[in-house]
Amino acid sequence: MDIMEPGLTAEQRERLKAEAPPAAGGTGQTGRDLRGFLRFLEEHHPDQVYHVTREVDPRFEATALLAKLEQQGRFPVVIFDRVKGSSIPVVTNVHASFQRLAMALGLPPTAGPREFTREYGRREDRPIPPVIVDSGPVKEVILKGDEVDLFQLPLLTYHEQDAGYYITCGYTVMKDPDTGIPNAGIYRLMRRDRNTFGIQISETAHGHYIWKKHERAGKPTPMAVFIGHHPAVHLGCLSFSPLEADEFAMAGAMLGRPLELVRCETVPLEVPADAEIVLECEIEPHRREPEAPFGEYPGTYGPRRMNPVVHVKAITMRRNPLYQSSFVGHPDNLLLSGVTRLSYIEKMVKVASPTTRAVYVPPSGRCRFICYIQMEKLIEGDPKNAAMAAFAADPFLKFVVVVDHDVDILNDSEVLHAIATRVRADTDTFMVTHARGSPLDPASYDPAGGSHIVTKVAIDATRKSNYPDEIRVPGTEEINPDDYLVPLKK
Ligand SMILES: Cc1cc2nc3c(=O)[nH]c(=O)nc-3n(C[C@H](O)[C@H](O)[C@H](O)COP(=O)(O)O)c2cc1C
Ligand SMILES: [Mn+2]
Repeated sequence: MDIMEPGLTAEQRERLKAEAPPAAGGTGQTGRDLRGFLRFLEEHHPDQVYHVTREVDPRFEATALLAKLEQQGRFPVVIFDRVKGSSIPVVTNVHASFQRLAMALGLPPTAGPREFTREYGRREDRPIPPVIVDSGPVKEVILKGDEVDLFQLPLLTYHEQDAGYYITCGYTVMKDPDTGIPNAGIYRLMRRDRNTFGIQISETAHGHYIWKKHERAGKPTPMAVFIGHHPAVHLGCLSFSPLEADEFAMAGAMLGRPLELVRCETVPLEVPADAEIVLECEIEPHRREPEAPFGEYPGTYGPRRMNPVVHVKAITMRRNPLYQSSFVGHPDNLLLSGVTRLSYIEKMVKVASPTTRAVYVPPSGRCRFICYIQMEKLIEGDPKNAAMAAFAADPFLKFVVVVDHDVDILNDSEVLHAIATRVRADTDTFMVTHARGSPLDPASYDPAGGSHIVTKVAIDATRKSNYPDEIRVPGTEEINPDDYLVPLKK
């Protein structure tokens, strides 16, 4: 099952193409916030949204259903209306379909990864700064101090060995104390009690530098977590950009208009006015408590670590909020992380090798570890330069395969065919040992210790100059089988 083309038959694809409105820019008809996007789906793509009205257990039951649907090749949005212990519905799987991510940018549902990457990259190049407004829906309810009770939120436990109940789709907003530039990223939060969490901010995340700057100065780190927004906001906030970039301006670029922000009540930060729920918090300096294990994106558990503790000072939310969850280690998480790094990799590779046509991070590589590059090779050696550029662009890449322009890089089988028939391993590959990779790579040299040291391999699978002619039958293009094949008469 290719999760980039979830369950679409050729016939459905044709029908969608006929119905598809032209790319509208912004978010098209898909609304401005999470509930607007869900309304759009319910009206125009009702087959993509399910409500579960029976009560479900937040421990494993919701995720068992999602895991089963995944096995069946089905990736609808699933809204759990009644989760035991909470009155707030849980929205899951919003990003589990490539088609929905394309529609969130106002693209037709038939847009493929290549069109998506172009459009995403174009918008990234034109950030739209946010605006601060006086109030917004996320201020309808304000709970402070003792009123804060994290048990009111329907947090889930996802995988068998997970250490507890987690928030997996909350964007933590912090400000760099030196520049005042805000930063947003998802860092998982494990509920500890009524008002504290454990947090995992990877060494590779900007959030890590910002938190460490505060801690070195002996200060708490103010942070605010916003939950539930339009998928375009998610796509923008996860843009693969430098520390100095304001993710809110990237979110604006994806929305096609400035993201509206409101000031927090108890921390010096601003958060999206149209979010569903906001948690205003501080990271306590110099305190560490055990956090995890937690089922992570490679499909293995991230190890238990001594991680910082987050104190929640206030919750603001809508009157009837929706709580959004992401199923880490599954398409909802993998696709979102994959499509948001493609444009940056493509830009870097194109600078190094101008005849590059496209890049792709296939779901078979968890949308993270493997990169395919398609190029029209004009000079020998270029594929290796392209591979070096990809490795430089994205530290998580471990395997880069470069193929000719007639190889379909959305199709693993075609890429494997090129590797099988066009590679002399001694001259067409290179290896970089002991380089920085993903801290969660299960094949790193010390996965239990959270090691990120990995060995990287590049493969030039393009045809070389003395490559023999490939077989083809003259006339194949023109022939019409219906002129030849007469159905048997009954
Ligand atoms: C569903 C989901 C869960 C994630 N969980 C974590 C996490 O627990 N810790 C982390 O450091 N990064 C996590 N990430 C990745 C970061 O959010 C992502 O790399 C982000 O761009 C980091 O932002 P920053 O570099 O501005 O801090 C997650 C991403 C997604 C899509
Ligand atoms: Mn950042």
